[in-house]
Amino acid sequence: MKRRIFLASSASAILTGCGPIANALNNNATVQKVLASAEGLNHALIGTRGLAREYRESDVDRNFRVNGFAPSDSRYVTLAASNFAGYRLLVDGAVDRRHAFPLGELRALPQQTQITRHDCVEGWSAIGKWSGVRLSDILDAVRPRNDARYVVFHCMDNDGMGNLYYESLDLHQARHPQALLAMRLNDAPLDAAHGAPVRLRVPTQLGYKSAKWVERIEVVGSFANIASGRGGYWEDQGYEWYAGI
Ligand SMILES: Nc1nc2c(c(=O)[nH]1)N[C@H]1C(S)=C(S)[C@@H](COP(=O)(O)O)O[C@H]1N2
Ligand SMILES: [Mo]
Repeated sequence: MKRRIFLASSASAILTGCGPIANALNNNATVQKVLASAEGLNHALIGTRGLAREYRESDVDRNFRVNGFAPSDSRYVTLAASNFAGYRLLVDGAVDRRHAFPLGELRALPQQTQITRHDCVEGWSAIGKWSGVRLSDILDAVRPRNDARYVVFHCMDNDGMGNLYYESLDLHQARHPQALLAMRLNDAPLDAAHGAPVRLRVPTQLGYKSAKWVERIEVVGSFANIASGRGGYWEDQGYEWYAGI
C-alpha cells in the first residue's frame, strides 16, 4: 500500500515541477486530471496527522540543494547586510496579541531540531538538519481568535512580475509538532539562498509549502482575498493547496 502511494506522489512530482516547462504541462487538461486523482488518493490515505520520518546525522546531505535565488530587492539586501538586525517577524491578523519578533527573541525561545527530508515536486529530495522555533509555540504566544482558520506566510521575494511568494497552512497543519520556523540548517545559521533569516519547514508537505524569507505570519479566517485567493503563490498557478506527502 505504502509503495503505491509513493508511486502516486512521484508521478505527480515528475509532472508538476516548479519551473516554466512544468507550467506548460500543468495547462494540459489530461495531466491535471491525473494529478488531481493522485493527490486525492494521497490526501485520503495519509493525511497530515502522522509524523514525518526523522533520519540520523549520517543521512544528512551536507550540500542541501538550493531552489531559486535569495531576494535581490534592496530591502532584503539591506536587511541581510546588517545580519538581519532590523528584521522583525510580524505575527498578526485574527489574534489577540499581535507581536513583532526580533531574531533575538525567536532564538531565545525553546528550539527544536529535526533531521527530515525535503521533497520538491520537481523530483528531487534532500535530507537536512533543521533547527528553530515550533510554529505552535508562536501561535500559543499570539493566541489565535475563534474565527482563525489559516496561517498565511508572507515572504520577501517576488517573481519579477509583482507577485510576492506566499503560502498557507490550516491551523491544524500549523500546529503539527514538526512544523518549524527554521533559523538553522546543518548546524549553521540559515544562509540567504535557503531562506534567511526565517523559513518555514513542514516535512509532512511538499517543498513549495516550506516558505523561505518569511517576514509576516498572518492568521486569517479565509485566504480568499489574498493574491489570487488560492492560498499560495504556486496554488495561484494551479498547484494543489493540499500538498501532504
Ligand atoms: N519565499 C519562497 N519560498 C519558497 C520558494 C520560493 O520560490 N520562494 N520555493 C519553494 C520550493 S518549490 C522549494 S522546493 C523550496 C526549496 O528550498 P531550498 O532552496 O532551501 O532547497 O523552497 C520553497 N519555498
Ligand atoms: Mo519545489
